[in-house]
Order: sequence, then C-alpha cells, then structure tokens
Amino acid sequence: MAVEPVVYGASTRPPRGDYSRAASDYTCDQNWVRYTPQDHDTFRRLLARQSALLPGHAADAFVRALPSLGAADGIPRFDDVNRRLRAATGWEIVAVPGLIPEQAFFQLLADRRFPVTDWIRTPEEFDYIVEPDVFHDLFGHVPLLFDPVFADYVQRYGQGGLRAHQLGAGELLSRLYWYTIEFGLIRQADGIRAYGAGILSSAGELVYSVVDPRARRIMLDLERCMRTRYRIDDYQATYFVIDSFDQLFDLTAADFGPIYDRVRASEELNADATQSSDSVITAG
Ligand code: HBI
Ligand code: FE
Repeated sequence: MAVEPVVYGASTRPPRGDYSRAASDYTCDQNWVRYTPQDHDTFRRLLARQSALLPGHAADAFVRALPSLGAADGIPRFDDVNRRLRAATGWEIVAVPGLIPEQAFFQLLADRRFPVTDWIRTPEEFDYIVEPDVFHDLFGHVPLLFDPVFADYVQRYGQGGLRAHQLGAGELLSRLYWYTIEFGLIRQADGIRAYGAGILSSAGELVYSVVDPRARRIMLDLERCMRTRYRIDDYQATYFVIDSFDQLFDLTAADFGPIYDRVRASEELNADATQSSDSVITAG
C-alpha cells in the first residue's frame, strides 16, 4: 500500500525518499544491490573522517560497539548487521525511505526495530545534509543499540512516545530524543564524550560539543530538557550531559503524564536560555 510522504520539522521540501515502496509501517527493502560504487565510496569516506575524530571525543561505549557494524568496505547489508544486532540486544534495523510520521516512528522503536534511511547523500552534500541519510542513521544511531542499557532506553522511549502521541505531548518528548539520542553528552572519568548520533555523525560538532569552551553543557534534568526548544540547522546552543546510560533508562521509569503537565505550566525556553538552577559542566 502506497503511503503519503511525511514532511518533517520546518522543512517544506518534499522528503527525498521514494515512499511508494514503503509498507503500511513505512518499512521497505534496503535493495542493497542498487547502491553505486560512488555511494559506497561516499560511505567509506564519511566513515574514515568520523573514525579519525572518535578518540577523545566519542563515548567509550560507542567506540567499543562500532566494529559490530561491519561497515569497513562500504554500506553494509542490513541483514548482516541484524544477525549481529539481534544476537547482542534483540534489536533489528529496518530500511525506511526517510523520515516517517511520529507515531510510526515510535511504534518501530517500541518493537525494537530501528528505522534506517536507505539512501545516502551525494558527494556534494558530504559535509552537511538536512535529513538523516543511511550514514547518519547507521553510523550515528546503530552502534549504541549494541549496548544493552542504551538499547532498553530507546525501546522505553518508543513506548513512551506512543503514550505521548495520545497525550498530544509528542513535541515535548521529541526534545528528550533530541537532547539525548541525537545530541547527548556523557561524563566519563576521562572527561566529556559524545554519545548522540547527530554529534557522532558530524565532523564539526563532534569536536565543538566536547571541547569548545563556547559550547554550553548542563547536567540533564528531564523537565528542563522538555522545556527547551532545539535547533535543527545549527550546532546546539545547549548540550545536556549524563553520567551513565543507567541514568537515562531510570528516567523512563516515571509516569510522564504529570511531568508533561508541569512542563506545559512552565515557560518554554529558547535553545540558548540559561537558568540559575542549571548545573553547568565545564569542558576538559
Ligand atoms: N523518522 N526515519 C525517521 N527517523 C527519525 O529519527 C525520526 C523520524 N520521524 C520523527 C522523528 N524522528 C522525531 O520527530 C522523533 O522525535 C519522533
Ligand atoms: Fe537521528
């Protein structure tokens, strides 16, 4: 059954993917044979550039899991990744034509199925792309799904998202996604490191978010995070820091209903807002 393409965020451009190939849950075949040598070369160049930046900037859990992706020779077959991923944490990745509607997205996560866009950017878009492509999703998001605690957090997020959708709180919960799964930082014994996919898949932001004194880093507080708008087309003004993935998972134990009510009763904050109650973390 053909499905309507979804318009994501503020972008009014029609999404790039071919949604006519998608099933009713928005998944489609990866169709690995259609990737061109240029596609695999772009993936390998992106992988080489980001891999060189991981030491001192990426979370240990990410660095440990990255080899499980098996992506050294180019865009991996999702079936190959899934054999390893299912064995590790019971997750699987599924191909999608691109961004999909919120509820379909939450349902896939709740079912331990992570949607991975099946197309890759053009060489001209090497340094920046608005919509997530296969490199952002596969390199940025999939390695940490091999970490049992983080994998459970993402599923809990999906389950919470289905409820949030019913409560009309999807936007509030999307801020938690944005400031953890996409742009989260973790405090390790040897310093601040990135675990968010949006940071890990970006050359500039991976260094900026971890070491630049201009970046603002505050300890993650759930309600502060849900009150805070985010930027889609620039480095984040504020990064939220955790001490462990257990801390993320434990957040999801609460009933978010009353939290949404308190957040709605509070003033929304701009991405660059500061609050006296913020627990500021200095770099290094
Ligand atoms: N669709 N394929 C895909 N990938 C995402 O990361 C994604 C999405 N749809 C919606 C969405 N993210 C965000 O709005 C989430 O916060 C729900
Ligand atoms: Fe993402």
